[in-house]
Amino acid sequence: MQDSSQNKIRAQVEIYTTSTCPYCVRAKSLLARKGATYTEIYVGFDSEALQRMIERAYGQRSVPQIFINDQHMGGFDEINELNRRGELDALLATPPRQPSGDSAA
Ligand SMILES: N[C@@H](CCC(=O)N[C@@H](CS)C(=O)NCC(=O)O)C(=O)O
Repeated sequence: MQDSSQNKIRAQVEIYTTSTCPYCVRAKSLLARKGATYTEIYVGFDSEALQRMIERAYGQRSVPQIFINDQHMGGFDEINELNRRGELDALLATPPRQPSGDSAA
């Protein structure tokens, strides 16, 4: 039987990571369990990407930093808490922006 929640994944998810980061592994694992696809941006050896992450994350420097539809979520603890509260699925089901001219239900 297919997990119906996986059919609803529509959000654009970005995750800033380093390769030696247990919280990044946990965050990616949670997103994968949810059926989300994500863009991973490694900041370990990329100072420009790191600066961009810090700007987008309002000064936070820890990894991971996670964005759903360009909205800053925080790190693993934050998305894990969203999931515990039952709010993550809805965020992941939200497309990045309203499609123009194609709102067929
Ligand atoms: N509460 C954060 C913890 C993240 C964390 O501690 N990340 C480590 C790497 S796994 C880190 O970036 N440490 C360096 C720092 O905090 O500046 C989360 O859930 O994402």
